[in-house]
Amino acid sequence: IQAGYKAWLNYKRIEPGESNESPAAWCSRIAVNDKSSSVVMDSAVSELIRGIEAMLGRKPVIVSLEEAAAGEGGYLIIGTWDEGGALLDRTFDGQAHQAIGPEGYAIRTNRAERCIAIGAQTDAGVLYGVFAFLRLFGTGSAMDSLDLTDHPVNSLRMMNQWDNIDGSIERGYAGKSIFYADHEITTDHERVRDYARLLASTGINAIAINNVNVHQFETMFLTDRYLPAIAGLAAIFRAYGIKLFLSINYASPIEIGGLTTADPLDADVRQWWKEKAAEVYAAIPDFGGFLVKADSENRPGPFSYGRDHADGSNMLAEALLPYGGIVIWRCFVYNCKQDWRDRATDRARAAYDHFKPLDGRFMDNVILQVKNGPMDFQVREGVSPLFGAMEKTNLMIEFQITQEYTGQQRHLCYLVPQWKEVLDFETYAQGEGSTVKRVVDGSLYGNRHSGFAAVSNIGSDANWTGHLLAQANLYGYGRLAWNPELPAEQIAEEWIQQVFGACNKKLVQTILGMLMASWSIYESYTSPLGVGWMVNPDHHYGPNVDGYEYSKWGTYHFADLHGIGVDRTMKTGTGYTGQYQGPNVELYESVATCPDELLLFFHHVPYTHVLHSGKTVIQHIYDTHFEGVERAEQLKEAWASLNEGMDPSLFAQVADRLAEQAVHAREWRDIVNTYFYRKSGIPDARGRTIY
Ligand code: GCW
Repeated sequence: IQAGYKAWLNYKRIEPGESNESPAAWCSRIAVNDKSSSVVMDSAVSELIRGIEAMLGRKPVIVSLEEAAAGEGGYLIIGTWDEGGALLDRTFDGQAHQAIGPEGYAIRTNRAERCIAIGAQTDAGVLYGVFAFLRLFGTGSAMDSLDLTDHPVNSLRMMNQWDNIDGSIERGYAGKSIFYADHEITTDHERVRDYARLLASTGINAIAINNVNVHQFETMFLTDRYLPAIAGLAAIFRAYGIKLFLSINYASPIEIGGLTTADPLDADVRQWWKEKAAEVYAAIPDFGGFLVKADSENRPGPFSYGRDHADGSNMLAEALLPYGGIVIWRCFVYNCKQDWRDRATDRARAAYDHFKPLDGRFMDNVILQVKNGPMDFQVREGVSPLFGAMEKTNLMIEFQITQEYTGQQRHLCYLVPQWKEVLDFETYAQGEGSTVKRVVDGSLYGNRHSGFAAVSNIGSDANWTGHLLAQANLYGYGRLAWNPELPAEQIAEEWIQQVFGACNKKLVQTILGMLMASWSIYESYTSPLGVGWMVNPDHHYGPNVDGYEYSKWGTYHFADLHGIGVDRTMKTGTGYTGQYQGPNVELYESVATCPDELLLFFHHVPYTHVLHSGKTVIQHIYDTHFEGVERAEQLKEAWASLNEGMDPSLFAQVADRLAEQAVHAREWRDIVNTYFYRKSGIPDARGRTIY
């Protein structure tokens, strides 16, 4: 196994006396309190054994409750509550029992009975409890006084794979697909299982296993050609409490059904989908549902038939309803054939303009999946105004873990702080306290279905994510979906301790500092003040200030000799600011109050405009680009200081990427600075070299 493969389930050996007070004393025997044996409980037990054996070097034995209590020393008891007064009920009071909900767990040390109990209402809860226990164990918590309960804030915590059946991954930066190769579904179930383990350990409970752009062969996932093998994958994920979803092609009735239309109001089309749903559920009884990209970037959808997104999604929802399935319908809908000369059309407006008028028309088993921002996963952009705007509709948020616009896993960019800013954003939809996180956890409007989705960043690379430190984004996403209140620092620290060990404090603090600074560093040498899109077209890597300026994609910055930025105000611009609610409208509408970091997202200003920081826009561009390069150098140096005592192979992987980043940051700096110097003719106040 190559360095990094075990990721945060690395379970480093704990030397006696190193952290916890003789942890071994609690872990030599395990009793399982199980009402009904299940594959999930089997996973929980095997994960517990595996983790303890790795950390203590001794395999715990499974014993009956009586044997456990009769033996020498302490022991572990795990399982679901039973009402019969067994140890679980003696260890936990009724309150813990009630409060944790179907996926929560409680962990408690019972000194009198010399045991640590991990209890839950369901087998999935036990699995999460086991992973939490192992995390506590590995990061040095005292075993003799554990007492905690926890439960997920979001009911749907989902991963989206953009994997294709030919083995490629759309926007994948860590090798090939682990699911597919050469138009077949993998038989390497070991790798898929290890992925399921990683996901479940962070709390993920759903996965869509194929790209939302569903091409010819993937359309056949709903047929006998692929369905049996997909059922095999579903079984792997099931054992880890993860439901399988498929991305579907809206035109399936035509492409694989032999119909002449995919019109959602056509009776034959509706019947076709009902039969399809029956077939899928016959193969996968707990199938999650469909994820749909329709009428977006040249994908088919209801618009072709003069229907809208409510018609389209409800038709699918009706087919899935008898089985409890759900339709996740993406809101990434915009005109991708725009004319750059047309200044009135604004891509940022598109999702809201399309979907807001449909509020109230979606069935209860439809969830709209909304990207965090109105454009497309930029380094910095506004928060999508759809959050909070749809009172009568289930909504979930979509993040991008894969670093399409944030350095493609060649540059370091820890994204949890960015995601937290979005989640904490105040929408004012129901007055103060109407944050995005409360929209997507369903509490603001009392939704039954809601949650998180994100595009995965893994592939066949030995360390999963290409850049080893990009694992922190995968880990962090799951943890945040479980609980959006967790601080970004805590999440990063947990990840570091589990991968590298908890006892080298200098190492933990150094890597923590690197991760926490990385988004700001990446932003500073790439895109200033919320402008975005200054990248090479198609692959989106590296600087190209005018890369999208005259293209059809609707992603402009309008730089000329006087100034830069997109006027999205109601007064003189595209009116996008009017999609926000309450005080946010005025905040963004006025150039005087608009936050610096989003100034060019909302306003077109002269280069000499003075920011709240006191600097002019042009000087800000120069300064941040020079500083960004210096800070990228510092990342490299910080890592170099960790050389001693680190696994040489882990050390080298990251050192290589950071060296590349430092060089590439210069390319960004010099192209961006030179571009704006030539446009504006204004020299750097500090006289540094601009080419
Ligand atoms: O970010 C863009 C990507 C496309 C992607 C699309 C989407 C799957 O550049 O590759 O397609 O968004 O989210 O649908």
